[in-house]
Amino acid sequence: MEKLTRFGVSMEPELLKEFDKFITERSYKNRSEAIRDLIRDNLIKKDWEEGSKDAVGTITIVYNHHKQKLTDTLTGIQHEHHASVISTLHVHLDHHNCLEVLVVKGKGSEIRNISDQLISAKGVKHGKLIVASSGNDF
Ligand code: NI
Repeated sequence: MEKLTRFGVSMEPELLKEFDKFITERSYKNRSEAIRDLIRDNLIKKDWEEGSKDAVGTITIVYNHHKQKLTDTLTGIQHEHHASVISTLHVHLDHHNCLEVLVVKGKGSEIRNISDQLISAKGVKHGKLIVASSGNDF
């Protein structure tokens, strides 16, 4: 394990109470681990928004495959960005609906672009992009 540096944090009692409730709900063992994750989460978000660093992520979409041309459109977008789409998982949820999870890798701005195109495609009912660190910076 890396050497850790200790530092003091001051906050209002009410805020600390809410934070302790949060860490219990999220099953954190202690405040330090929760604070580390919150900091990492914010730094990853910042890096990603700047679009300059490599990131990895998942794009989840739910759509009706009976919608005309939608499957072609979604497949076309993925092929256009084949270098960034590492893997896909397709689940036939029911007679009409499909769930697709794409694992993507690349510059933050590129990942965001792919996600925006897929999620905004007409007929996609729900979509969510989750960006994570490529693991090299934290
Ligand atoms: Ni399907």
